Amino acid sequence: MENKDLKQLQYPVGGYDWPESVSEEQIQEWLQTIADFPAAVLKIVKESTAAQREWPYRPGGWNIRQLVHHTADSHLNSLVRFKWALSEDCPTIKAYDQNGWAAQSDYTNTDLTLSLNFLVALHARWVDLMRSLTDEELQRKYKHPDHDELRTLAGTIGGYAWHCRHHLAHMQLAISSNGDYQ
Ligand code: NI
Repeated sequence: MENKDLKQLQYPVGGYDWPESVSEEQIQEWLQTIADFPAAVLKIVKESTAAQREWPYRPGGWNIRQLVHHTADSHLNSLVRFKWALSEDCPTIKAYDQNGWAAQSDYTNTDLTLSLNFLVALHARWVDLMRSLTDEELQRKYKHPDHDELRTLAGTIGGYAWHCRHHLAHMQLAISSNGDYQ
């Protein structure tokens, strides 16, 4: 597979550019994407077979089962980062090794239904919190240890709306791959 084709599979909705400023309308649109994510994932899981959920979305990529567990873990970390940024003055958040997390046994052994239920509850709480933020709170910042620039919560909401679209597109690619990348 050519590099540009691999990149197209890896970044089906493109990347995320951190915005200079964010409108209220944009925040609402992003929050809707995040709020809709668990139902969209549930639909994909419900409409796929157990065999299809083992199909990677690209050569060497994650399959649907791994993507569900990954988004649950990633968004759990995000909720914690929001809580930190809202309760401490520009905290340095903790990064995590997403491939290391994916290599643990729960990604293979834990019933997918548990992570789906977890995503539903997690997103309900997370979106509830994000929807409640004042303009001032949306401008609160934190430091990601791997990046020099401080990040705002407003821009972070966009980052996670992108993350939802990014991995939903992967799940759709996995189904349409017909298992070609196994
Ligand atoms: Ni991800």
